[in-house]
Amino acid sequence: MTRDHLAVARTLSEALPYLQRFNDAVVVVKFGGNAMGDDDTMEGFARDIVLLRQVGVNPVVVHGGGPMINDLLDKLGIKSDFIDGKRVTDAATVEVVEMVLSGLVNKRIVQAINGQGGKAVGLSGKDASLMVCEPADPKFGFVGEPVEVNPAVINNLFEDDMIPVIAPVGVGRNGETFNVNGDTAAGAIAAALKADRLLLLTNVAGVKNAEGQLVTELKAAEVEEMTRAGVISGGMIPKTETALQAVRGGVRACTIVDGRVPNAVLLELFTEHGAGSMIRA
Ligand code: X2W
Repeated sequence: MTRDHLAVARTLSEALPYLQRFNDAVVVVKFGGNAMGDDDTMEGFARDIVLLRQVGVNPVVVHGGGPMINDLLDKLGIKSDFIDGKRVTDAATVEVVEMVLSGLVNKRIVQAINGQGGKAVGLSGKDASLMVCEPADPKFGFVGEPVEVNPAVINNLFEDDMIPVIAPVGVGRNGETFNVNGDTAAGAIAAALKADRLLLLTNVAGVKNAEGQLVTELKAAEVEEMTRAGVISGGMIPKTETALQAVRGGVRACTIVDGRVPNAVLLELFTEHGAGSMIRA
């Protein structure tokens, strides 16, 4: 027996209260394209998700893939613009978005989870009409705002010990395909499930205060105050907006975490320390 073995045993023992707290909890994890990184990062993420399931949590993965969409659009010579963090999506672009998100990215994650011994099932918002959308704003084209989430298919998968992996592609009332921001999709799905946690994995540490220090716990009202004051700005705004919508829609807490930190998900759920910034109603 080495000191390492003792440390592993102690870590497991210290995790007991957290394991008990999250037994049977629903945890929605948004895995952003910027957090995916290389194969090692993907493998580490998949391992954490499989471990969650193994200890009695019901994990749901909602992924992004913006950088991967950019790569294919570039190869095809299709130009793409963003307004307020949303991709202006015309008819040609939405086809590429669906190919990349529902195809390449979704299957890479499914494969990674299955490679760690989990049973992942890939879906998009079209499957079983999981996420029905209306156009967000005509200026964005085929960008969808989720207006109806039907989570029955997710609950059925939980019962069969499966891990849903969801691409943020929505369906319109007339069968149109909609591109949905990954954070928005994760928030809407977490709210429909009344999830215990929504974890937004990204490539920044979390919300910083005016002094540039990470704030580990925030109330919704503080987030609004910091946004008004311009302390929360830029790319953080879609994340905090998603967090506010989620916690006001019945999610118990939403944490914005740096997904590049090894075992970010476990650190957040199963240690006293936690990681990132937790937002509550
Ligand atoms: C996103 C969907 C992918 C996404 C897009 O087209 O890039 C909109 O902007 P990340 O990796 O989470 O940024 N949709 C409407 O959200 O990916």
